[in-house]
Amino acid sequence: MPKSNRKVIISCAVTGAIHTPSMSPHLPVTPEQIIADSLAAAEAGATILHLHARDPENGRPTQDPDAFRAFLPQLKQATGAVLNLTTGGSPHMSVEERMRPAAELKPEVASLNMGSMNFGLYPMLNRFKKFQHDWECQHLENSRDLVFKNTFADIEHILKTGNANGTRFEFECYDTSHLYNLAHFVDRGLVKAPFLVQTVFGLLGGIGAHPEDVSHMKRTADRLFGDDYIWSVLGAGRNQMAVAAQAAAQGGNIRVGLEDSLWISPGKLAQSNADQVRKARELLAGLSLEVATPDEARDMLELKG
Ligand code: KMH
Ligand code: ZN
Repeated sequence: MPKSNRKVIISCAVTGAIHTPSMSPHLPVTPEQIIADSLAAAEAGATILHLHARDPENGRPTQDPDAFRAFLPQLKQATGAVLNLTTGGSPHMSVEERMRPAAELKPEVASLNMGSMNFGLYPMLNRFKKFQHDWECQHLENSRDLVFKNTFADIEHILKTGNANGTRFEFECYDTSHLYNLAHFVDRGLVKAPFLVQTVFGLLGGIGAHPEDVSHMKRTADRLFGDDYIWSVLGAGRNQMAVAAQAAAQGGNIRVGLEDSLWISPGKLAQSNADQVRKARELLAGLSLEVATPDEARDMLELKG
């Protein structure tokens, strides 16, 4: 397809496991909120919905498959968007716990973290000082001594389970070494083209969000994977739209959503996931780029549908 006709996949990561309810009243946590926010994001143009679940009582991340069952059927029934279930869960969880929803519910797409690193959430303690629930403060505080653990054995286990279920992956790469880890699994035949590489920028513990960092990850992925991969980017926090703009202009796809940033502009909270999807759409329109429909993304990524 000529580059000028290419369509851009917008992923929307609806709630995640990093931000906590006290940080924004707009973060969806109950099944009803996750359904409403996801559907509005899809309506606004999100091609893929990246989904986590929360305990509706206190907003704490949970990988109980029943928590996903509380919203998945409604989403499947009401939208054609591609549904992508996390296997990252929260960095505080074991791999067995993290992979349960994808293993049991066999989605079209699941996320997969491609390596280990530090994961520093504690700087958020400076910005958000008041918490409704004890777990929120501990979640940030404990990250001073947290290893975000994704060993080769963990990755292989999730890959083999997903492959057996026909699930394809959003390969989350937080630094250059994670691209090399992915290349290792491509070499072993456990990852087949075309595959979606989600390069992640601006998390404390991973690569930064400078334009040189974005270019470096793209150059490295181009060299390792050639035409076999589909590139997407996620800029954390205030970096979200700048990273998206750079990547979109260079042939990439983009991820937005309240999982990755609570903001719509400096100091102003996004009112919904759809707000960020609309902003991403405007950015793409400014570059004369069209958004891929879910079925176009299914073709591009050879999903099971
Ligand atoms: N919050 C993202 C940076 C996952 O769900 O598998 C990481 C993420 C991981 O989305
Ligand atoms: Zn996630």
